[in-house]
Amino acid sequence: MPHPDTRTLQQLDAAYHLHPFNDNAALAKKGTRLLTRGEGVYVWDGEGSKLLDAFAGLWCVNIGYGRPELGAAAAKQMTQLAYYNSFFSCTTEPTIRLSAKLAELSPHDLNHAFYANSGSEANDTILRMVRHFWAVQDQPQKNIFIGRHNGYHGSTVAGASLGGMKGMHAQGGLPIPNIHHIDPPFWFADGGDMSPEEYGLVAARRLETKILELGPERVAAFIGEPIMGAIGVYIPPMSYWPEIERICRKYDVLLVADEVICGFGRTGEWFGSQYFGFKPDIMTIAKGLTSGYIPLGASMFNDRIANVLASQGGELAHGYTYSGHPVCCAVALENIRILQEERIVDTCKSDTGPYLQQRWMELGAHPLVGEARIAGMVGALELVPNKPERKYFAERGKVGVLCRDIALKNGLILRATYDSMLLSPPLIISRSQIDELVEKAWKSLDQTAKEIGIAV
Ligand code: PXG
Repeated sequence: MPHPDTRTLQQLDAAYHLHPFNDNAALAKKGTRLLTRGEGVYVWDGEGSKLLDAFAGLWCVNIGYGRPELGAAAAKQMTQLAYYNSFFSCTTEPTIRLSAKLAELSPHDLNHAFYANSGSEANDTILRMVRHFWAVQDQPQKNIFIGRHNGYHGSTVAGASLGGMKGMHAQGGLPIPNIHHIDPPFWFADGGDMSPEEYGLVAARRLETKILELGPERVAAFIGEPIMGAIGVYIPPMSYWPEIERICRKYDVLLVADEVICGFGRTGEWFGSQYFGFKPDIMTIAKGLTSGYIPLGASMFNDRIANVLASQGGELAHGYTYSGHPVCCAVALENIRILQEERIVDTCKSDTGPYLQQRWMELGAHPLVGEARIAGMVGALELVPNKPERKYFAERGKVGVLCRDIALKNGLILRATYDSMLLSPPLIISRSQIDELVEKAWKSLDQTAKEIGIAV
Protein backbone atom coordinates (compact mmCIF):
# COMPACT_ATOMS: atom_id res chain seq x y z
CA MET A 1 0.00 0.00 0.00
CA PRO A 2 1.40 3.43 -0.91
CA HIS A 3 1.75 5.82 2.02
CA PRO A 4 -1.14 8.33 1.67
CA ASP A 5 1.04 11.34 2.52
CA THR A 6 4.04 10.50 0.34
CA ARG A 7 3.84 13.58 -1.89
CA THR A 8 3.23 15.98 1.00
CA LEU A 9 6.10 14.50 2.97
CA GLN A 10 8.41 14.76 -0.04
CA GLN A 11 7.52 18.44 -0.42
CA LEU A 12 8.21 19.13 3.27
CA ASP A 13 11.49 17.21 2.94
CA ALA A 14 12.55 19.34 -0.03
CA ALA A 15 11.66 22.55 1.82
CA TYR A 16 13.15 21.84 5.23
CA HIS A 17 15.67 18.99 5.24
CA LEU A 18 19.26 19.14 3.96
CA HIS A 19 20.41 15.63 3.08
CA PRO A 20 23.99 14.47 3.66
CA PHE A 21 26.20 13.79 0.63
CA ASN A 22 23.61 15.11 -1.81
CA ASP A 23 23.13 17.92 -4.26
CA ASN A 24 20.04 19.13 -2.44
CA ALA A 25 18.67 21.24 -5.30
CA ALA A 26 18.80 18.28 -7.69
CA LEU A 27 17.35 16.01 -5.02
CA ALA A 28 14.42 18.34 -4.36
CA LYS A 29 13.52 18.22 -8.04
CA LYS A 30 13.77 14.44 -8.24
CA GLY A 31 11.99 13.80 -4.91
CA THR A 32 13.37 11.73 -2.06
CA ARG A 33 12.48 8.09 -1.51
CA LEU A 34 10.36 7.73 1.62
CA LEU A 35 10.99 4.51 3.53
CA THR A 36 8.11 3.47 5.74
CA ARG A 37 8.66 -0.01 7.18
CA GLY A 38 11.21 -2.80 7.50
CA GLU A 39 11.10 -6.51 8.26
CA GLY A 40 13.99 -8.94 8.02
CA VAL A 41 15.90 -8.12 4.83
CA TYR A 42 13.05 -6.10 3.28
CA VAL A 43 12.01 -2.45 3.44
CA TRP A 44 8.90 -0.80 2.00
CA ASP A 45 8.82 2.64 0.38
CA GLY A 46 6.19 5.35 0.14
CA GLU A 47 4.96 4.01 -3.21
CA GLY A 48 4.25 0.68 -1.51
CA SER A 49 7.16 -1.16 -3.19
CA LYS A 50 8.82 -4.00 -1.30
CA LEU A 51 12.61 -3.83 -1.67
CA LEU A 52 15.27 -6.39 -0.77
CA ASP A 53 17.83 -4.27 1.04
CA ALA A 54 21.16 -5.75 -0.05
CA PHE A 55 22.89 -2.84 1.64
CA ALA A 56 21.55 -3.23 5.22
CA GLY A 57 20.52 0.41 5.44
CA LEU A 58 24.06 1.81 5.28
CA TRP A 59 26.21 -1.25 6.07
CA CYS A 60 24.62 -1.50 9.50
CA VAL A 61 21.36 -3.45 9.99
CA ASN A 62 23.19 -6.71 10.71
CA ILE A 63 20.34 -8.48 12.54
CA GLY A 64 17.74 -7.28 10.03
CA TYR A 65 14.77 -4.96 10.43
CA GLY A 66 11.85 -5.14 12.81
CA ARG A 67 13.21 -6.95 15.87
CA PRO A 68 10.88 -5.92 18.72
CA GLU A 69 13.40 -7.00 21.38
CA LEU A 70 15.56 -3.95 20.68
CA GLY A 71 12.61 -1.59 21.03
CA ALA A 72 11.66 -3.34 24.26
CA ALA A 73 15.21 -2.99 25.64
CA ALA A 74 15.15 0.74 24.80
CA ALA A 75 11.69 1.25 26.32
CA LYS A 76 12.66 -0.58 29.52
CA GLN A 77 15.81 1.49 29.98
CA MET A 78 14.07 4.76 29.07
CA THR A 79 11.39 4.08 31.65
CA GLN A 80 13.84 3.12 34.37
CA LEU A 81 16.57 5.72 33.73
CA ALA A 82 16.46 7.50 30.39
CA TYR A 83 19.79 9.24 30.78
CA TYR A 84 22.68 9.79 33.03
CA ASN A 85 26.17 11.04 32.18
CA SER A 86 29.50 9.23 32.50
CA PHE A 87 31.27 12.37 33.74
CA PHE A 88 31.78 13.34 37.42
CA SER A 89 32.46 9.77 38.60
CA CYS A 90 29.04 8.53 37.42
CA THR A 91 27.99 5.53 35.37
CA THR A 92 25.00 3.27 34.66
CA GLU A 93 24.50 -0.49 34.59
CA PRO A 94 24.04 -0.93 30.79
CA THR A 95 27.22 1.08 30.17
CA ILE A 96 29.21 -1.15 32.51
CA ARG A 97 27.72 -4.39 31.18
CA LEU A 98 28.32 -3.36 27.56
CA SER A 99 31.97 -2.48 28.32
CA ALA A 100 32.51 -5.91 29.87
CA LYS A 101 30.75 -7.58 26.92
CA LEU A 102 32.86 -5.67 24.39
CA ALA A 103 36.05 -6.61 26.24
CA GLU A 104 34.97 -10.27 26.05
CA LEU A 105 34.08 -10.11 22.33
CA SER A 106 37.02 -8.01 21.17
CA PRO A 107 40.14 -9.87 20.09
CA HIS A 108 43.26 -10.13 22.31
CA ASP A 109 43.61 -7.27 24.81
CA LEU A 110 41.33 -4.64 23.27
CA ASN A 111 39.68 -4.41 26.66
CA HIS A 112 38.86 -0.74 27.19
CA ALA A 113 35.91 1.12 25.68
CA PHE A 114 35.45 4.86 25.21
CA TYR A 115 31.97 5.71 23.93
CA ALA A 116 30.82 8.07 21.21
CA ASN A 117 27.63 8.48 19.17
CA SER A 118 28.96 7.48 15.77
CA GLY A 119 31.90 6.06 13.87
CA SER A 120 33.12 9.56 13.06
CA GLU A 121 33.22 10.56 16.70
CA ALA A 122 34.94 7.31 17.64
CA ASN A 123 37.67 8.23 15.15
CA ASP A 124 37.87 11.78 16.50
CA THR A 125 38.43 10.22 19.90
CA ILE A 126 41.40 8.15 18.77
CA LEU A 127 43.10 11.11 17.12
CA ARG A 128 43.15 12.90 20.47
CA MET A 129 43.86 9.83 22.61
CA VAL A 130 46.79 8.68 20.49
CA ARG A 131 48.44 12.10 20.39
CA HIS A 132 47.94 12.37 24.15
CA PHE A 133 49.37 8.85 24.62
CA TRP A 134 52.64 9.84 22.95
CA ALA A 135 52.76 13.32 24.48
CA VAL A 136 52.59 12.04 28.07
CA GLN A 137 55.50 9.73 27.26
CA ASP A 138 57.64 12.74 26.31
CA GLN A 139 57.12 12.27 22.58
CA PRO A 140 54.80 15.15 21.64
CA GLN A 141 56.39 15.26 18.18
CA LYS A 142 55.10 11.71 17.50
CA ASN A 143 51.75 13.06 16.35
CA ILE A 144 51.36 12.18 12.66
CA PHE A 145 48.57 9.86 11.50
CA ILE A 146 48.89 7.97 8.23
CA GLY A 147 45.69 6.89 6.47
CA ARG A 148 44.92 5.85 2.89
CA HIS A 149 43.77 7.84 -0.14
CA ASN A 150 40.07 7.08 -0.63
CA GLY A 151 39.76 5.64 2.87
CA TYR A 152 36.59 6.60 4.76
CA HIS A 153 36.66 7.34 8.47
CA GLY A 154 33.66 9.62 8.81
CA SER A 155 32.53 13.14 8.23
CA THR A 156 33.66 15.12 11.29
CA VAL A 157 36.80 17.26 10.93
CA ALA A 158 39.12 14.53 12.22
CA GLY A 159 37.18 11.69 10.56
CA ALA A 160 37.24 13.34 7.14
CA SER A 161 40.92 14.29 7.58
CA LEU A 162 41.93 10.73 8.47
CA GLY A 163 39.93 9.56 5.48
CA GLY A 164 41.33 10.18 2.05
CA MET A 165 38.33 11.38 0.05
CA LYS A 166 39.49 14.28 -2.14
CA GLY A 167 35.97 15.69 -2.51
CA MET A 168 35.63 15.90 1.27
CA HIS A 169 39.06 17.51 1.72
CA ALA A 170 38.12 20.15 -0.83
CA GLN A 171 35.34 21.46 1.42
CA GLY A 172 36.26 23.12 4.71
CA GLY A 173 40.03 23.20 4.44
CA LEU A 174 40.92 19.59 5.22
CA PRO A 175 42.91 17.60 6.10
CA ILE A 176 43.99 19.18 9.37
CA PRO A 177 47.80 19.26 9.87
CA ASN A 178 49.92 16.17 10.44
CA ILE A 179 47.73 13.69 8.62
CA HIS A 180 49.23 11.93 5.60
CA HIS A 181 47.91 9.31 3.19
CA ILE A 182 49.30 6.41 1.19
CA ASP A 183 47.73 4.66 -1.79
CA PRO A 184 45.14 1.99 -0.94
CA PRO A 185 45.49 -1.70 -1.79
CA PHE A 186 43.29 -2.26 -4.84
CA TRP A 187 44.60 -5.03 -7.05
CA PHE A 188 41.88 -4.62 -9.71
CA ALA A 189 43.06 -1.14 -10.73
CA ASP A 190 46.59 -1.06 -9.41
CA GLY A 191 47.93 -4.61 -9.34
CA GLY A 192 49.16 -4.77 -12.96
CA ASP A 193 50.74 -8.14 -13.72
CA MET A 194 51.48 -8.95 -10.10
CA SER A 195 49.68 -11.77 -8.32
CA PRO A 196 47.32 -10.40 -5.66
CA GLU A 197 49.56 -11.76 -2.88
CA GLU A 198 52.70 -10.16 -4.35
CA TYR A 199 50.80 -6.92 -4.83
CA GLY A 200 49.54 -7.00 -1.20
CA LEU A 201 53.13 -6.81 0.02
CA VAL A 202 54.00 -4.01 -2.41
CA ALA A 203 50.94 -2.01 -1.32
CA ALA A 204 51.74 -2.52 2.39
CA ARG A 205 55.36 -1.42 1.94
CA ARG A 206 54.12 1.99 0.86
CA LEU A 207 53.57 2.48 4.57
CA GLU A 208 57.22 1.80 5.35
CA THR A 209 58.32 4.25 2.65
CA LYS A 210 56.01 6.93 4.08
CA ILE A 211 57.16 6.32 7.68
CA LEU A 212 60.81 6.63 6.64
CA GLU A 213 60.07 9.78 4.62
CA LEU A 214 58.37 11.44 7.62
CA GLY A 215 60.70 9.99 10.27
CA PRO A 216 59.50 7.15 12.53
CA GLU A 217 59.92 9.38 15.60
CA ARG A 218 57.13 11.60 14.20
CA VAL A 219 54.60 8.91 13.21
CA ALA A 220 52.00 8.17 15.88
CA ALA A 221 49.62 5.76 14.18
CA PHE A 222 48.37 4.15 11.00
CA ILE A 223 44.62 3.87 10.47
CA GLY A 224 42.77 1.70 7.96
CA GLU A 225 39.50 -0.09 7.33
CA PRO A 226 40.27 -3.85 7.15
CA ILE A 227 38.12 -3.83 3.99
CA MET A 228 37.65 -0.37 2.49
CA GLY A 229 33.87 0.03 2.28
CA ALA A 230 32.57 3.32 0.94
CA ILE A 231 35.11 3.64 -1.87
CA GLY A 232 33.98 0.33 -3.36
CA VAL A 233 34.68 -2.67 -1.11
CA TYR A 234 38.41 -2.97 -1.71
CA ILE A 235 39.27 -6.36 -0.22
CA PRO A 236 43.04 -6.45 0.23
CA PRO A 237 45.04 -9.60 -0.52
CA MET A 238 45.67 -11.72 2.59
CA SER A 239 49.35 -10.68 2.51
CA TYR A 240 48.52 -7.00 3.12
CA TRP A 241 47.54 -6.67 6.78
CA PRO A 242 50.22 -8.93 8.33
CA GLU A 243 52.84 -6.87 6.48
CA ILE A 244 51.25 -3.60 7.68
CA GLU A 245 51.36 -5.00 11.22
CA ARG A 246 55.04 -5.98 10.87
CA ILE A 247 55.90 -2.46 9.71
CA CYS A 248 53.93 -0.78 12.51
CA ARG A 249 55.68 -2.93 15.11
CA LYS A 250 59.12 -2.25 13.62
CA TYR A 251 58.72 1.53 14.02
CA ASP A 252 56.49 1.52 17.12
CA VAL A 253 53.61 3.05 15.19
CA LEU A 254 50.18 2.29 16.70
CA LEU A 255 47.89 0.27 14.46
CA VAL A 256 44.24 1.36 14.30
CA ALA A 257 41.59 -0.81 12.64
CA ASP A 258 38.45 1.10 11.71
CA GLU A 259 35.92 -1.71 12.16
CA VAL A 260 32.85 0.48 11.69
CA ILE A 261 31.74 -1.60 8.68
CA CYS A 262 33.71 -4.83 9.22
CA GLY A 263 32.79 -5.31 12.89
CA PHE A 264 29.98 -7.46 14.29
CA GLY A 265 30.08 -10.29 11.82
CA ARG A 266 30.26 -8.61 8.42
CA THR A 267 33.23 -10.76 7.33
CA GLY A 268 31.97 -13.94 9.03
CA GLU A 269 34.31 -13.19 11.95
CA TRP A 270 33.33 -10.84 14.75
CA PHE A 271 35.94 -8.34 13.55
CA GLY A 272 37.77 -7.74 10.28
CA SER A 273 41.17 -7.95 11.98
CA GLN A 274 40.37 -11.57 12.86
CA TYR A 275 39.47 -12.30 9.23
CA PHE A 276 42.85 -10.96 8.05
CA GLY A 277 44.85 -12.20 11.06
CA PHE A 278 46.34 -9.06 12.58
CA LYS A 279 46.24 -7.44 16.00
CA PRO A 280 45.38 -3.75 16.12
CA ASP A 281 46.21 -1.61 19.17
CA ILE A 282 42.92 0.25 18.78
CA MET A 283 39.69 -0.41 16.93
CA THR A 284 36.73 1.82 16.29
CA ILE A 285 33.22 0.39 16.10
CA ALA A 286 29.69 1.72 15.37
CA LYS A 287 26.99 0.59 12.86
CA GLY A 288 26.63 -3.18 13.58
CA LEU A 289 27.21 -2.55 17.30
CA THR A 290 23.49 -1.69 17.51
CA SER A 291 22.54 -2.96 14.04
CA GLY A 292 21.72 0.70 13.35
CA TYR A 293 18.68 0.65 15.67
CA ILE A 294 20.14 3.52 17.73
CA PRO A 295 23.29 5.63 17.31
CA LEU A 296 26.34 4.36 19.19
CA GLY A 297 30.06 4.23 18.50
CA ALA A 298 33.09 3.26 20.56
CA SER A 299 36.85 3.20 20.45
CA MET A 300 38.42 0.06 21.94
CA PHE A 301 41.96 0.43 23.34
CA ASN A 302 44.46 -2.26 24.29
CA ASP A 303 46.00 -2.72 27.73
CA ARG A 304 49.23 -0.91 26.79
CA ILE A 305 47.39 2.29 25.89
CA ALA A 306 44.94 2.07 28.77
CA ASN A 307 47.80 1.55 31.24
CA VAL A 308 49.73 4.57 29.99
CA LEU A 309 46.59 6.73 30.06
CA ALA A 310 45.79 5.51 33.57
CA SER A 311 49.28 5.96 35.01
CA GLN A 312 50.50 9.05 33.16
CA GLY A 313 47.52 10.51 31.35
CA GLY A 314 46.02 12.62 34.11
CA GLU A 315 42.51 13.94 33.55
CA LEU A 316 41.27 13.12 30.09
CA ALA A 317 39.84 16.30 28.58
CA HIS A 318 37.53 14.53 26.16
CA GLY A 319 33.94 13.26 26.20
CA TYR A 320 30.46 13.67 24.79
CA THR A 321 27.18 14.35 26.61
CA TYR A 322 26.00 10.99 25.37
CA SER A 323 29.21 8.97 25.94
CA GLY A 324 27.97 5.61 27.25
CA HIS A 325 24.28 6.58 26.93
CA PRO A 326 22.38 3.95 28.95
CA VAL A 327 19.59 3.49 26.38
CA CYS A 328 22.03 3.02 23.49
CA CYS A 329 24.14 0.62 25.56
CA ALA A 330 21.03 -1.41 26.53
CA VAL A 331 20.09 -1.69 22.84
CA ALA A 332 23.66 -2.71 21.91
CA LEU A 333 23.59 -5.44 24.59
CA GLU A 334 20.32 -6.80 23.21
CA ASN A 335 21.68 -6.69 19.66
CA ILE A 336 24.80 -8.62 20.72
CA ARG A 337 22.65 -11.11 22.64
CA ILE A 338 20.70 -11.81 19.45
CA LEU A 339 23.86 -12.07 17.32
CA GLN A 340 25.31 -14.58 19.80
CA GLU A 341 22.27 -16.63 20.85
CA GLU A 342 20.91 -16.97 17.33
CA ARG A 343 24.41 -17.84 16.10
CA ILE A 344 24.09 -15.22 13.36
CA VAL A 345 27.85 -14.63 12.98
CA ASP A 346 28.56 -18.39 13.03
CA THR A 347 25.90 -19.04 10.39
CA CYS A 348 27.31 -16.27 8.25
CA LYS A 349 30.74 -17.89 8.51
CA SER A 350 29.80 -21.51 7.92
CA ASP A 351 26.57 -21.59 5.94
CA THR A 352 24.84 -18.58 4.38
CA GLY A 353 28.08 -16.61 3.94
CA PRO A 354 29.76 -19.28 1.78
CA TYR A 355 26.49 -19.70 -0.15
CA LEU A 356 26.27 -15.95 -0.82
CA GLN A 357 29.95 -15.97 -1.85
CA GLN A 358 29.37 -18.79 -4.34
CA ARG A 359 26.28 -17.17 -5.84
CA TRP A 360 27.81 -13.66 -5.91
CA MET A 361 30.92 -14.96 -7.71
CA GLU A 362 28.60 -16.44 -10.38
CA LEU A 363 27.71 -12.85 -11.25
CA GLY A 364 31.36 -12.45 -12.25
CA ALA A 365 30.50 -14.36 -15.44
CA HIS A 366 28.20 -11.58 -16.64
CA PRO A 367 29.55 -9.69 -19.70
CA LEU A 368 29.29 -6.37 -17.82
CA VAL A 369 31.26 -7.54 -14.77
CA GLY A 370 35.05 -7.21 -14.79
CA GLU A 371 35.51 -8.55 -11.29
CA ALA A 372 33.28 -10.01 -8.58
CA ARG A 373 34.75 -9.91 -5.09
CA ILE A 374 33.38 -10.82 -1.69
CA ALA A 375 34.47 -11.63 1.87
CA GLY A 376 31.91 -12.86 4.38
CA MET A 377 28.85 -10.82 3.44
CA VAL A 378 30.50 -7.74 1.96
CA GLY A 379 31.24 -7.60 -1.74
CA ALA A 380 31.27 -5.71 -5.02
CA LEU A 381 30.85 -6.11 -8.75
CA GLU A 382 33.16 -3.99 -10.88
CA LEU A 383 31.29 -2.98 -14.04
CA VAL A 384 33.56 -2.63 -17.10
CA PRO A 385 33.19 -1.73 -20.79
CA ASN A 386 35.49 -4.46 -22.18
CA LYS A 387 35.55 -7.69 -20.29
CA PRO A 388 38.08 -9.21 -19.49
CA GLU A 389 40.21 -6.04 -19.39
CA ARG A 390 40.61 -4.58 -15.89
CA LYS A 391 39.82 -1.06 -17.11
CA TYR A 392 37.19 1.46 -16.03
CA PHE A 393 34.57 3.14 -18.21
CA ALA A 394 35.90 6.37 -19.80
CA GLU A 395 33.29 8.38 -17.89
CA ARG A 396 33.24 6.85 -14.41
CA GLY A 397 30.04 6.50 -12.41
CA LYS A 398 27.33 6.77 -15.05
CA VAL A 399 26.81 3.05 -15.57
CA GLY A 400 26.89 2.35 -11.83
CA VAL A 401 24.08 4.81 -11.17
CA LEU A 402 22.11 3.43 -14.11
CA CYS A 403 22.47 -0.12 -12.76
CA ARG A 404 21.53 1.01 -9.23
CA ASP A 405 18.35 2.67 -10.51
CA ILE A 406 17.41 -0.35 -12.61
CA ALA A 407 17.99 -2.64 -9.61
CA LEU A 408 15.65 -0.46 -7.54
CA LYS A 409 12.93 -0.87 -10.18
CA ASN A 410 13.51 -4.61 -9.86
CA GLY A 411 13.00 -4.43 -6.09
CA LEU A 412 16.67 -4.62 -5.08
CA ILE A 413 18.72 -2.02 -3.17
CA LEU A 414 22.40 -2.04 -4.18
CA ARG A 415 24.76 0.87 -3.60
CA ALA A 416 26.91 2.22 -6.43
CA THR A 417 30.30 3.85 -5.92
CA TYR A 418 31.41 4.95 -9.37
CA ASP A 419 30.81 1.73 -11.35
CA SER A 420 31.19 -0.69 -8.43
CA MET A 421 27.93 -2.25 -7.28
CA LEU A 422 28.24 -2.82 -3.54
CA LEU A 423 26.76 -5.60 -1.44
CA SER A 424 26.31 -5.70 2.32
CA PRO A 425 22.98 -7.37 3.22
CA PRO A 426 21.62 -8.02 6.71
CA LEU A 427 23.52 -11.04 8.06
CA ILE A 428 20.26 -12.91 8.64
CA ILE A 429 19.61 -13.24 4.89
CA SER A 430 18.42 -16.78 4.07
CA ARG A 431 19.47 -19.03 1.17
CA SER A 432 16.24 -18.40 -0.72
CA GLN A 433 16.62 -14.64 -0.22
CA ILE A 434 20.19 -14.94 -1.51
CA ASP A 435 18.77 -16.63 -4.63
CA GLU A 436 16.28 -13.79 -5.01
CA LEU A 437 19.07 -11.22 -4.59
CA VAL A 438 21.30 -12.85 -7.22
CA GLU A 439 18.43 -13.31 -9.71
CA LYS A 440 17.46 -9.64 -9.36
CA ALA A 441 21.08 -8.55 -9.67
CA TRP A 442 21.58 -10.64 -12.85
CA LYS A 443 18.40 -9.26 -14.39
CA SER A 444 19.50 -5.70 -13.53
CA LEU A 445 22.94 -6.31 -15.07
CA ASP A 446 21.26 -7.63 -18.25
CA GLN A 447 19.03 -4.57 -18.52
CA THR A 448 21.95 -2.20 -17.83
CA ALA A 449 24.10 -3.91 -20.46
CA LYS A 450 21.31 -3.66 -23.03
CA GLU A 451 20.80 0.00 -22.28
CA ILE A 452 24.47 0.82 -22.98
CA GLY A 453 24.80 -1.49 -25.95
CA ILE A 454 26.79 -4.37 -24.48
CA ALA A 455 25.66 -7.74 -25.81
CA VAL A 456 24.36 -10.23 -23.26
N1 PXG B 1 34.42 4.50 9.43
C1 PXG B 1 33.97 3.75 8.42
C2 PXG B 1 34.81 2.63 7.91
C3 PXG B 1 32.71 4.00 7.86
O1 PXG B 1 32.27 3.26 6.84
C4 PXG B 1 32.47 5.82 9.45
C5 PXG B 1 33.71 5.51 9.95
C6 PXG B 1 31.73 6.95 10.06
O2 PXG B 1 30.68 6.49 10.82
P1 PXG B 1 29.42 7.46 11.08
O3 PXG B 1 28.61 6.66 12.06
O4 PXG B 1 29.94 8.70 11.69
O5 PXG B 1 28.76 7.71 9.77
C7 PXG B 1 31.94 5.05 8.41
C8 PXG B 1 30.58 5.39 7.84
C9 PXG B 1 28.78 5.21 1.99
C10 PXG B 1 28.78 5.71 3.39
O6 PXG B 1 28.44 6.02 1.12
C11 PXG B 1 29.50 5.05 4.34
C12 PXG B 1 29.51 5.53 5.66
C13 PXG B 1 28.78 6.65 5.99
C14 PXG B 1 28.05 7.31 5.01
C15 PXG B 1 28.04 6.85 3.69
O7 PXG B 1 29.11 4.06 1.74
N2 PXG B 1 30.29 4.87 6.58
